[in-house]
Amino acid sequence: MKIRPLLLLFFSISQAMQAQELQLWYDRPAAAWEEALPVGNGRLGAMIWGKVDEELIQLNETTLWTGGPANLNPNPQAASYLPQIRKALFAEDYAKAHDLTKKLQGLYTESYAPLGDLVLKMKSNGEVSKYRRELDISNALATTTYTQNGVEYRREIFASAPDQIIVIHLTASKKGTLSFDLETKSLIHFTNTAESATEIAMRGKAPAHADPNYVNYNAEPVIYEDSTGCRGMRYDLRVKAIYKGGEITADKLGMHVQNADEVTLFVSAATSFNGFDKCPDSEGKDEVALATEYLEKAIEKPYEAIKQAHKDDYKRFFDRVSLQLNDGQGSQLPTDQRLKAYTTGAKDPAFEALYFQYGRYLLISCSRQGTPAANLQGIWNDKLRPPWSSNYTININTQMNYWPAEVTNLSEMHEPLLDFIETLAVTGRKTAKNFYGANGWVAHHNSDIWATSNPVGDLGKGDPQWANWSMASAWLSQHLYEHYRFTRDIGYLQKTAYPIMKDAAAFCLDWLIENKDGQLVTAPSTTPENNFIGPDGKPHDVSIATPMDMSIIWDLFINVIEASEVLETDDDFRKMLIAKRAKLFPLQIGKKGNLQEWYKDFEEQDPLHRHVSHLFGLHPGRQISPITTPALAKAAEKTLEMRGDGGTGWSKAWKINFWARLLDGDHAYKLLRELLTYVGTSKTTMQGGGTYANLFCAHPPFQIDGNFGGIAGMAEMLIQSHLQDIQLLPALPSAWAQGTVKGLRARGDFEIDMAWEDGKLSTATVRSEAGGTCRIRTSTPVRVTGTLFQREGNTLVFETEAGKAYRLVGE
Ligand code: FUC
Repeated sequence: MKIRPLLLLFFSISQAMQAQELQLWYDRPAAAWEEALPVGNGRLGAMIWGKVDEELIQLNETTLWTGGPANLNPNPQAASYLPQIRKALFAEDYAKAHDLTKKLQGLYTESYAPLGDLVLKMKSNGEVSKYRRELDISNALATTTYTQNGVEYRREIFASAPDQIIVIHLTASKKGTLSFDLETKSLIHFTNTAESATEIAMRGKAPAHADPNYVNYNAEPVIYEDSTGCRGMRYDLRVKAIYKGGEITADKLGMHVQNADEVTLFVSAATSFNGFDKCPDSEGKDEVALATEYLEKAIEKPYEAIKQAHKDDYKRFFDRVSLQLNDGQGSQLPTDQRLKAYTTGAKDPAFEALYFQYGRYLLISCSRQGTPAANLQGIWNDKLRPPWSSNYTININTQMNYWPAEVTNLSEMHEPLLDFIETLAVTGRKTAKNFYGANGWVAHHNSDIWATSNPVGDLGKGDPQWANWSMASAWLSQHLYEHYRFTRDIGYLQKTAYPIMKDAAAFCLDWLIENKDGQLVTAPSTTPENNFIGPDGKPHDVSIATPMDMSIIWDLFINVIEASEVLETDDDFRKMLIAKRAKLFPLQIGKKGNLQEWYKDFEEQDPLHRHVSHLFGLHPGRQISPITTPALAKAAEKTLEMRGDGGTGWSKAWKINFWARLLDGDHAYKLLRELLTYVGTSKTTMQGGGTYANLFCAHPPFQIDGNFGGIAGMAEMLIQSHLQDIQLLPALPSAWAQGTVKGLRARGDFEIDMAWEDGKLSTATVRSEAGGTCRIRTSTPVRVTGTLFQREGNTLVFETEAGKAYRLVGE
């Protein structure tokens, strides 16, 4: 076919526009870490500052943690306290229950550690013009360009998953003008060596232990000596240069580049991590051999080839989804200024779409098959004692990281969490036995690469309001079942998910006890991380059957019941679970019309608390919905009104999801706008979440959960499928009157494209991957073309064939 020149021009303009819309860009270098730009391949991460004279590239390797395998029985007396705690709770002696619950604590988790810094000390001086640094998220490529002394300098940086390497490609418009010293350093003890004239290495061993940043009672919070002979992970970082023109030498101070035309730096790293239950030193992998192997393979390939392989690999995930809101035209300002303008009220739907796609970019960059799950900061951390150890906080934060995975068509990126849950179930079985004498598996508020599953708190120094929350195995099991619901991978359900879910239920069955009315309750029970005002007028944290506990158990039981039906197995167990579920202490509506946070209608100590744990049943659960349980949904709405729209980054993100589930798109949108509030790097308070200049979510400090929770909320505004039906545009805000989205996923293994005008669905395509009945619910009338369908109220019901697409049109 002959393409007319005018059409070609149109294509290239629209392609250029689209590319522009998928960029973060700045007209000055980063002045702080939260302004630097992240790249990652799931295992290696880099934060790029884009500085002219002294470029700083801060590096991470996702398995580099302090410590070693967890001590699975640090508190052998724990179980003996359980009867006394329960007695105190039924006697409403909450102070005593609090003190006794502390006796159920084990040790703190270890910390995620930074790998090191690459510093490029450039030797050219002179005034700089035409400066620009950008992150092209459609290609996962960071570029810094500037002109100095009439020479145009360009640095391209990416983290390749196929080649397991970070590549830094430096060019100049004039031959012989690239001269710089490259240095490596780390916050962890290290030694530097020159391996050859063009290769340097940095080696070290992570601390045997690091206290969480909020523990300040130990004289030595970071310990390198290891009395166990098992703790402290080795790492190896190496950089090799391939160059044209000039000369390169290396010594233990670094690498020295003189008058080169072009330099490509291949950055490779590995650790001795060999699994959660292996001593990282004595039983560790050969990190030098690993890092060397990645490097040797990569340098064989020409730069353009390695870059193309990286792009192809990345795009097969990223390109699955596109989103355009309104006319798609966005502000042309640099991203930090654009965020500031948005904060003060600018309308910029293209910026919201960019934020959505940036979240997908971050998930692809920090969570790849075979890597550890994304932690509190994904994989990007520059501190030896990062906030909350940059660990897995599993009373909301880790789960939130993965809320967008399935719906935004990144199911493979969910797998690191699913793998992590498998390992946590191994330690969790020991913890259930050792701490409670219970069957099944349990995990608590925190975990780490060692799959720590005990209640943290350093044997009684932690606060039970967070340390002793015991519902993580039940909550995390939801992810296993959701993966099945989206993919309908029955082999996965049978072999992997169901046994772990069933074992989480086994723990809950042992953990539940009867109250005097014969209802099943949990005790001790907390609701992260709020306190109630008890009958004595004082704040308390430990009580009985918090709605969060009961909702999570309800969710787990229904998932196990459904899964056993799908698998046609365990009839008796299923019947027993159905009977037990009916006896669970029910959700209560309080005197203010809200959903209660405790089993009694206590006042909250902090009515505006950032956690909204008692609404688990609304989201991510499916117990509460305006469609199926309108009275509970109304109470949930009242709870949200009373809690207010404030909160940390992730708290606001969760509230977007809540309001979307309440089908209130405008309220969800209000919170999205608030999440996209510019936050400067000096703000470190616990409240007032927002977004940094690099579009990382600010708790503050930086926590990546808010990015992921925020875009999961955007997806919930466009599509929901947690109930029986797939709801199209269930919570569309008036600000998104027109738009198109392609490639979102719905439970049942469907992929959906939609276009809408004036807030009404105009067309949609439903691609059925696995066949079966499709139920589509819309708020405005639509019909299916070319296929028989039935109407059940607002729902269209039609049969699908695997691999076929169905077209819906608005009426
Ligand atoms: C929970 C939250 C905090 C923070 C921390 C990592 O404890 O209450 O806000 O997100 O996790």
